[in-house]
Amino acid sequence: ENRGVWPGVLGALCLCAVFNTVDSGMLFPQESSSREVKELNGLWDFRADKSPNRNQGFERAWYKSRLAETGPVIDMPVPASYNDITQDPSLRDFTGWVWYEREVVVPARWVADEGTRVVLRVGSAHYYSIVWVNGVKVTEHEGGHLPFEAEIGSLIRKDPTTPCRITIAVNNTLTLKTLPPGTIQYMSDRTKYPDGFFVQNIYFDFFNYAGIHRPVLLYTTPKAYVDDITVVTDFLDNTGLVKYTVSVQGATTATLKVTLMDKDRHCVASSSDQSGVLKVVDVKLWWPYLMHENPGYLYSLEVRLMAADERSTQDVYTLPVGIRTVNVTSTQFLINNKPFYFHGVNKHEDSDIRGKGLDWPLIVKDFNLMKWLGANSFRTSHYPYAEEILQMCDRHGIVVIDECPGVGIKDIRSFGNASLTHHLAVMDELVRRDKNHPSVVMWSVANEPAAEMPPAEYYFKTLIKHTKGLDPTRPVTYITDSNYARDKGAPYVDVICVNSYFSWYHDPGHLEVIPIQLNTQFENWYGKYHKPIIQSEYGADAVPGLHSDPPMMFTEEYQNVVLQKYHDVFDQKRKQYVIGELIWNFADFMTAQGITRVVGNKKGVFTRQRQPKAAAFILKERYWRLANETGILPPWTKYPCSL
Ligand code: BDP
Repeated sequence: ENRGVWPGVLGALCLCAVFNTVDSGMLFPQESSSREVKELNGLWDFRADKSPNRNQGFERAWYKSRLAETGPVIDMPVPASYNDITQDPSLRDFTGWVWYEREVVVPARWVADEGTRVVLRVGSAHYYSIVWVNGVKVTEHEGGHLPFEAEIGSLIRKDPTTPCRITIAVNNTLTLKTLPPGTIQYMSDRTKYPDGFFVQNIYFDFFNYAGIHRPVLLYTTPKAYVDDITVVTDFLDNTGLVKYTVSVQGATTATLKVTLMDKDRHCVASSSDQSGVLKVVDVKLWWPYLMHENPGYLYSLEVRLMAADERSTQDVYTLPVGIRTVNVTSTQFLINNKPFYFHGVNKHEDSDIRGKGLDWPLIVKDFNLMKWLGANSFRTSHYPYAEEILQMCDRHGIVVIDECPGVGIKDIRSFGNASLTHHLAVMDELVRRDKNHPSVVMWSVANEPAAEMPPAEYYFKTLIKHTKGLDPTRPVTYITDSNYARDKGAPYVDVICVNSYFSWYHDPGHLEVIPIQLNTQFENWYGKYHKPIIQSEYGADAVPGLHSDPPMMFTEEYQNVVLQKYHDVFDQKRKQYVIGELIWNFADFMTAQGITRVVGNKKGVFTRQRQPKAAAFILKERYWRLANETGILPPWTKYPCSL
């Protein structure tokens, strides 16, 4: 039986849709003298399509009228995952289409002024989205962690008296060709399962939260507008170099004024060319947190566009710019030509009630915890995080390994052409969105794929080459857990990133194996590839409050000892070719239910509510010690500060 919960109508839509084409820019929406932003966060009407084939919404065209007229709706906050909002287990574990709707009052002058572009933007929605405005489809998008948008000006001008009704249908079904992949399995034995019973299988270790996860908003631009900006930075002695390109839409002839300003808004360089190199004398470089006393220094690149043919309207967009370089040698990771050691964390976008929904209090708390810990970096395991988070990283000097949603690529059918094509398109979207963030220093194209399978070589060779083509300025990696001798993709990466769980998934309970096995791991990988290595994951579950001495698995003491034994080996190897260590995980997080998970993964050094376990203090002491040894502490901290 292969019914699937992708309704027939989606198949039809797929034929005519063009997915993930990167033919325009994806600048973060911002207010300026020429642009307005209207946030549509708050309560939306919501209805899950619980019909057996999940297709009733399309059969009855729920987008054509108000959702409340099609049947019962409930309040749903945006942004948030819908899973943990109600008491209904069938919504928590729902697979298929859910429908969101909201009516918006559009400012009259946006409607009246034909020269205003009105753009609807969704920060992200998991996994597949279709968007209608007043019953007319305006866009669809595949992929759960990246933004998409549609120009809706002409639609709202059609009948200025009707309110603007936005309908978004979101389907969280994962198949062998989605990223991440999954499968739908129907259980047809009626002596065991009820009629229509199916499960969504996934091959990754976090809850498949779904819904509208990031802000939805309307923003305006003039008809002639700055569509995209790309900056690449460098420096020579004291002179910073900002190579930039501006792409303009909606004007045949346009005049540009590009101004680079320092923090005090003083102009340090300017130009009127669409692309060029701005020279900054006495440059202030962008430095990571704990590497310099003034980390995260940002200039502002103001782009002012005057279209000759557009009633002299201007468009103004200001991009934050950090001037820094990234280079990799066979043993080092260099930022501004100085060795950088990653002492950081792996995270998840995950918290109580809101699931993967963007939440400012949580974001700011997490940054405060990372700084408290002395972490200088994190990896966006296992998907791209909100742009708002990357902007924080730019400002605070937190270094990021930016990972795409290529997690759980374990089935050989997910190495086929359709999967690869989609994976390449996702990298296009990711690089387009994140290319200008100084905090982003490396792309990760996948986590723990079955890299030993024969098709992996062609797959990763193509994927990594493509990514380097999109961005020649940053190293590219994928995260491996496979045997160094059988890994097919490793020859193509710039940095080897290895996950290992000695004395946890292997030799459980035997802490004494860690020194020898970890040493062997490093020697083997380095011996074969002569590339720098990051321990991209290591750790152990600890149920907070569980204690034992001698240490036993799942206690706080056991987690402590695992960390300490790993650290001893890192301390030997970081003098050679190990360039970083990222703990798994920053905080406990929700997973699917299963016999190895006790209400989620407990490898956090903080609980899901962001309270420290004993391991957080071990890590804190270590990270500040490393910072003291390798970097420059900010003036307000004095090691051992508040240990
Ligand atoms: C690693 C995965 C990560 C898991 C972790 C674990 O990359 O997603 O959560 O194992 O099992 O292999 O805790």
